[in-house]
Parts: sequence; C-alpha cells; structure tokens
Amino acid sequence: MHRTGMLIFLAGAVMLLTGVARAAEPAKPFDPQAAFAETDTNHDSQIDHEEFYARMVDAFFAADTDKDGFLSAEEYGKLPFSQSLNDADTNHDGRISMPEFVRNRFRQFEGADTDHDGQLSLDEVTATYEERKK
Ligand SMILES: [Ca+2]
Ligand SMILES: [Ca+2]
Ligand SMILES: [Ca+2]
Repeated sequence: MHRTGMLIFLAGAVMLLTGVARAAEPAKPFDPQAAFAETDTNHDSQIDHEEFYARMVDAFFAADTDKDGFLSAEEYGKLPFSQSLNDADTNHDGRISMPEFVRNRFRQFEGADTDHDGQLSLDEVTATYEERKK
C-alpha cells in the first residue's frame, strides 16, 4: 500500500518537474530551417545519421507529454512529418514506441535523401517539408 502511494507521488513529482521545464520554452510553429540548424550539431550543413537519431530521440521524449514511454495518436499527430499512426505503428497496439518512431523517421530520412549521399542537406529537408504540407 505504502509503496504504491510512494510511486504515485514520485510519478507526480516527475511530471511536475518536466512540466515546469517545458513551460520555460515557448511553443513555436515548426520551422524547417531552424530545426535543421538545431539538428546539425557539428555545423557542416548536413544532417548525418547520428545527428538525425539524436534529434529523433529528443523529439520522441518532448512529444511524449504524459511520459508513459509511448506516443499516443494525439501526441504523435502533433509532431511535424507525422503521417498516419498506422504507418509507424508496426505492432498495431495503437501507440508508437521509440523503436517504431525511429524506424519510421529513418524511412523518411532515406526518402528525403534524394541524392543518396546518406546525409540530408537543408534543400532536401525543406523540399520534403514543403511536399508534406501539400
Ligand atoms: Ca552535420
Ligand atoms: Ca506500437
Ligand atoms: Ca543527401
């Protein structure tokens, strides 16, 4: 009994802390150019697999607002480049796990890499974003 109460208390405390951290960052509309600059951590004007993976992990945790380790349809739908949930939900449990998310986004990476050099240029990213918006 006590143990359960403590766990609920801890979960509440964690949510409170992440909520406070989140409130410090103002919500802004998705800007492919800004996102590109943030993702290109070594500033070589290309997004390689490693940089992309780091960004996707960050995106997953930021989108998982209830911190249950999965993205619900609603959480997933708020992310840029999200298509239908079914497209990413390979085990069909109605939610997106981190491996499902990363697999889905790497498929998009391959699709966006039109010159097939294994990296994304800003042109490749913006072209894909403009394409998706239509
Ligand atoms: Ca880079
Ligand atoms: Ca799933
Ligand atoms: Ca490329």
